Amino acid sequence: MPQPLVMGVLNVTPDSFFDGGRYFDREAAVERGRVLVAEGADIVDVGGESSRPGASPVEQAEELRRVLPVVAALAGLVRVSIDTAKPAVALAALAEGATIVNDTGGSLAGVAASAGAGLVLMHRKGTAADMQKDPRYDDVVAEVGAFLAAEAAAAHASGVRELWVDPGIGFGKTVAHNLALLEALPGLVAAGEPVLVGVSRKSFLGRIAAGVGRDPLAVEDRFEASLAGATWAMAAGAAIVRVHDVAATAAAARLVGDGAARATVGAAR
Ligand code: HH2
Repeated sequence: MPQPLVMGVLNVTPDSFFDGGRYFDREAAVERGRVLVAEGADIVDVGGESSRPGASPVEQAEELRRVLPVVAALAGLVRVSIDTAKPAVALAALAEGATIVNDTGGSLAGVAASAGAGLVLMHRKGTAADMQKDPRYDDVVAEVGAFLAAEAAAAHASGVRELWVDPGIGFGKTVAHNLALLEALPGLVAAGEPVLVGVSRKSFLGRIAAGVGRDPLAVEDRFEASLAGATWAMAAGAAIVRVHDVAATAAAARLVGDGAARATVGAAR
């Protein structure tokens, strides 16, 4: 399979669930972006508003203030995506050099189309305030698949040419829903649109990887499970994995994909 791409997470926020506060300072954020590139990120995903359950909404002017200088500084180094739910933030970031809209709110296909940008179309159920309060589906795999197929068709019809669909792991889903969606990835891949998956450091990993009867792993202790989850997604055919831990994931991508790293194997002893 073609080598999956690694999207490195860069949250310019005080409150993201893993890297919140670490890169809130502009210089620290740009430096982190450079590190992600050095570690092998193909794309850096810049976000200025946490989408974790219970996160406080961020005013548009503040979100712009957070992300635009960082996007501008990194756009010459690497492909940059803008992780937002706001049309004005997406548009301004595209003007600063971002080339992908990571649409976590589900309304930005028109923006991406008008700018000739790529689009990540993510499934979510509910808002940050309510999405983890007893999410229910009759058949999560069928419902998420149907949603993504319909939204992808609409996005193509509105002129989006470069598109990825994302089952939105953790966005209005229980542990069982997330696992069902991961198990069903080959089917989603077979549906034809390139797939992006983001499991990195998410709480369901901490619940499962801890083992039966143990307390869930804290977010700092979810590296191994995150790498396993990303590797699982890549082996199932994901085109992009969105991760905090880029160096290890890039190594895994070279193992899973049939790209240049594997092509050199014939010459290696
Ligand atoms: N997950 C998060 C944010 N953006 N975008 C896509 N396409 N898919 C995802 O799974 C996804 C996403 C949540 O992770 P993170 O950015 O680390 O945290 P926070 O939302 O707290 O900033």
